[in-house]
Amino acid sequence: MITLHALEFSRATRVLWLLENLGQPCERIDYERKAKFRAPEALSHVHPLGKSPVIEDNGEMIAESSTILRYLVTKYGDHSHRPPKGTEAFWRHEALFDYVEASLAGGAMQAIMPAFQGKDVPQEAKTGLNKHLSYLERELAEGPFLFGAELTLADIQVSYILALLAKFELLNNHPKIVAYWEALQSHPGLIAATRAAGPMAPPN
Ligand SMILES: N[C@@H](CCC(=O)N[C@@H](CS)C(=O)NCC(=O)O)C(=O)O
Repeated sequence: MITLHALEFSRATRVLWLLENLGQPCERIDYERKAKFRAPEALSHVHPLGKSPVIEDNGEMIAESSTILRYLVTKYGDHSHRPPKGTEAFWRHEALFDYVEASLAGGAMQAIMPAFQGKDVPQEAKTGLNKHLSYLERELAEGPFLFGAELTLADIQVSYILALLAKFELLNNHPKIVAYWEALQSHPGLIAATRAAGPMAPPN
């Protein structure tokens, strides 16, 4: 069985959500956040980067949420969660999926971090964030998810960033993204993952 190292209030929910959708159980090892919201030392004994999520499967250790999600759909031969190979939508999905950690996360964190520390969000961070949210709005088209009615890995991947942005009221000028975040929160897989491991965003 897969072991998931799950830090509270973290990207580990992405993995749990997909496992819920796939109907696959896992052994979850939970870690509490420490001072300054950092991961505990114990996670550094699991993986050199000391971050979560990390999974272990058949002696293999896999980090990076995007790689873990790709690994799981491959391992379980899942044909949902991605447009079919050979279609234009397939590559649009790959790009959006990779975009989340490669570009969006860094940009969004520049606004989230000051908000989390109770500071004003610098104008430059707000401008950068607006650019990302406008891009996502365009990609959403009619919604409710990025590829219409079918939930994909890209939706699961973006959820953590949206949870934090919503928590710190950084989505307010983007009603289409607010509606998207509501649709994500109503998904049974996320509801089950949150019930099992708690919310992605930290409490006040
Ligand atoms: N790009 C990595 C990011 C991993 C990451 O930064 N995880 C956060 C939790 S969401 C973490 O472990 N933070 C604790 C720390 O850095 O001390 C991924 O997508 O898995």
